[in-house]
Amino acid sequence: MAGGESGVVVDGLSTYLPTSLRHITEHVIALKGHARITARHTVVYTENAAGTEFYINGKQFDPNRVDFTSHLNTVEEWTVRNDTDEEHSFHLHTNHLRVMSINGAPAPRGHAWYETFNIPVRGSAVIRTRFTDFVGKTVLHCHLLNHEDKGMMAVLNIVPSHQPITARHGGT
Ligand SMILES: [Cu+2]
Repeated sequence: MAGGESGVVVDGLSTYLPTSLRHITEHVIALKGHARITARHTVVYTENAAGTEFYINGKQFDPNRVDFTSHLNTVEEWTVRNDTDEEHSFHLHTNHLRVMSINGAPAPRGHAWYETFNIPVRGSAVIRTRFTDFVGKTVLHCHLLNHEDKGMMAVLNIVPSHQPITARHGGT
């Protein structure tokens, strides 16, 4: 490899490296925690005893409420916990996610990008995402239609990087 092709690191992501090597490098950097994480969030999935109502952080979906706020062009780490006896998935509109760990163990395909990921029963997954271009309100939800329809969905507001996150914007 020519010297000019290697060693450039921008925001924790290596550039100018062959694709396969870059994936390995990103994986190692991510697992070592060298990515610049600007915020962390926790999503907890629960449901009622009858399995007819579903919640994120104790709340059913309300399109008029902002549950999470994130800044454009940042990398965030989200812990998604499933406190139920059935599997739920995590789907984030607008940005793909990288799975870092599952039940505390490094993800076997930690360098891969997902648009939806299953959260194990009574377990958790840690994911990272980078907010690349979309600004505004979007949603995250369990991708099982019956669950998202009955409350397992939340509003995420992605704001420009210079805009402070205030209580009014629902930062959590
Ligand atoms: Cu679900």
